Amino acid sequence: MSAMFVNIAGLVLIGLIVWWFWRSKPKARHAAGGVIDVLVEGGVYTPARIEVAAGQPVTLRFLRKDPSPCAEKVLFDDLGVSADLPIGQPVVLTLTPNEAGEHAFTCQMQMYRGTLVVK
Ligand SMILES: [Cu+2]
Repeated sequence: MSAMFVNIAGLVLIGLIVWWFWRSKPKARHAAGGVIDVLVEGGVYTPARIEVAAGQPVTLRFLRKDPSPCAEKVLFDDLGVSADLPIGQPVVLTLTPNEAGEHAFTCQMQMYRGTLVVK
């Protein structure tokens, strides 16, 4: 009876550990149908490197906190996509990158720089 209890306790413990690691995974650099939030602040996009799967639509939500005009646009040159980013208002961009490789995204002066990695 007590051996059975130990087994169950062990299983519960393993379950908790697995759950903990699953829960504490870093968020959404890899897109799987979700929305990826990109913060525009302090001269950097956060995250600056976003991995997505080729041929799958990906939704990026840019939130610009930087008031400088430098940050007012985001351009995906390779993909022919751009957007204006008003301060403090999330802007949603949905794209479907078909070609694998690295696609830069930048502000209009290319001071802000990020990479969309398509696999
Ligand atoms: Cu700029």
